[in-house]
Amino acid sequence: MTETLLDVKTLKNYINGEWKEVDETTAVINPATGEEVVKVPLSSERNINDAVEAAKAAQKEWSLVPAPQRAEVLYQVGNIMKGRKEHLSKLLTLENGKVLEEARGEVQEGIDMAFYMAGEGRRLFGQTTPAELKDKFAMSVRAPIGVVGIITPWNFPIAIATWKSFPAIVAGNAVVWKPATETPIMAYELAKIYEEAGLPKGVVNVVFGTGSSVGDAMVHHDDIRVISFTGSNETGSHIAGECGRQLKKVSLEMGGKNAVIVMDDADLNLAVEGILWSAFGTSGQRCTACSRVIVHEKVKEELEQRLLKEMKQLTIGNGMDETVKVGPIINDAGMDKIKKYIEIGKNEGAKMLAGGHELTDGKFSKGNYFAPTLFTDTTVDMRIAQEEIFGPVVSLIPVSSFDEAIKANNGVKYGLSSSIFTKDVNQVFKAQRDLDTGIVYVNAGTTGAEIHLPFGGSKGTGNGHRDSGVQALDVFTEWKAVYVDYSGKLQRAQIDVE
Ligand code: UN1
Repeated sequence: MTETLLDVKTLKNYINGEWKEVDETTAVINPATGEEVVKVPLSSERNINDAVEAAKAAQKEWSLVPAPQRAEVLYQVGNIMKGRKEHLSKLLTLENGKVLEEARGEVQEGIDMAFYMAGEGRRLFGQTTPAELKDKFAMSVRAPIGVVGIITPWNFPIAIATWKSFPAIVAGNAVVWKPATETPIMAYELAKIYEEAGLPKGVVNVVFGTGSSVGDAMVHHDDIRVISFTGSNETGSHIAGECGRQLKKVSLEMGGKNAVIVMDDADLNLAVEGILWSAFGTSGQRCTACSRVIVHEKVKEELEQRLLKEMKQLTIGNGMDETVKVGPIINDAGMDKIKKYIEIGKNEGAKMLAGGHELTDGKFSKGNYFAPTLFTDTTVDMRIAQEEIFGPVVSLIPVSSFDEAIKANNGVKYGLSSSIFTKDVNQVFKAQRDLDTGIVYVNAGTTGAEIHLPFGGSKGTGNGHRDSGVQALDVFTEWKAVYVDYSGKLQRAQIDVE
C-alpha cells in the first residue's frame, strides 16, 4: 500500500526550495497496522537556522509581489489539491488512521481554505477614515510580519496547516513549518504542491523534528516574529511563556472539553446522531470532539438506551476500509492516556455503560484500537468530566434545567465548542449568548467548523487569537496606520484643530 501511494522511503526537509537530507530519522507508524510508513527526519537547531535564513531572504521579495498575484499561487495550490484529493486522502489515512471519508473531508477543508484565502488577495481590507485636520488623509493597512513559525498537530495534519500557512502566505510572509512527527506526509505532499504551484523558493520551508529541538529552536529564533501553534495545553503554555519573555507574538489553539446539551424537548434521534458523530468520529481525537453530554434528566434514560443501541452498530477498524466508522488511536501514548482516564472515571464512581477497553483480538492485534466508551451518572467536577481525554470516551452528566445545563457546560477550564439540541427558540438564543465557548452549534454536534468562520476558543483553549476565517489574518499581519498630510504646512494633531 505505502509503496504505491508514496514515492519516497525517507522524507527530507524542504529548505529554500531544496530537499535536504538529515542524518537522524525516526519511523512513522501506521496506527491501523503498526507498520512503518516512512522515515521522518529529526532535525536540529542548525536546520531551523538555515530555514529561517532562507525564509528571511525570500520574504523581502515576496512581500513586494502584489497580493492578488500572491493569491494566484494559492489558487494553483487549491487546484492541484483538488486534482489530488483522493491520493492525499489515502495518504492521510495511512499516516493518521482517520477513516477515509473523514480524510476526504479534511483534504476538502484545505482546498476550501486555499480558494478562500486566495480571495483575500483582492481584499486584505484595511480602513480609510477621516483625519481630524484639513487636507490630511488617514488609513490603516495590513503589513506582513516577516518570518512566521507554524507548529501543527497530528490530528488534522493538512487542514490546520492550511489554516495557518495560507493566510500567512497571502499576507506576504514567509513560513517555517514544523509538522508533527507522527504525520509528516501531508507536509511533504503540500511542499511539493507549493513548488508545482510556483511559490518562490524559501517562502515556505518545512523542517521535521520534535518539539523539544525543532519547536524550541523556532520559539527562540530572533527572526521568527510569530509562532502559531496548535497542540496540547502543556506545550502551548510553555511556548507562550517563552514568547512572552521575547515579546514575540503567539497564537495558540489548544484543548477542549466540549459538550452536547440535550434538552427534554430535543429531537432525540438527531441528538444521538450528533453525539455519535462528534464523540466517536476521528475516534474522539479532535479538539472539538464531544466528550460530555449534558442531558436533561427527563430524557436521560431514553438517550442512554438509544446511544447504547447505536454504539453497537459502530464498525471499528482500519480507516482504509470504507465500511469502518471508527479508526485507530494515533499511538501508544494516546492509548495510555485513554486507559488512564477509564480508571480515573471508574474510581470516581461514574457508571460505565459500554466500552472501556482496548481491542486486541484478530484484526485489531497490530494497531491501536479502543472500544467506544460511555460513562453515565457523571458529575461536573469529576476529572473525566473536566480533563481532555482525546479518545472515544463520552460522559453523560444529568441536569434538571436549562440554567443548570449552561452552568455545567461553562464549568470547565476550556472553551472551544459546545452544542445544544432543543426546539425551543428562546432556549436557542439564550444558549448562543450564554455558552462561553468560541464555537456554538444548535441542533448539531460539536464538530464541523467551516473555514470561513473564526476557529478557536475562550479560556484555557487559546489566547484570544483565531485560526481560519478572516480573523486568521490578524495573526499574520501588523496593523499600520498611515497619515498623509497634503496641506503643505505642519499641522499638529490634537493641537491645530480649529
Ligand atoms: C481540531 O480538532 O483541531 O470543526 C480541528 C472540526 C474540524 C476541525 C477540527 N473542522 O471538527
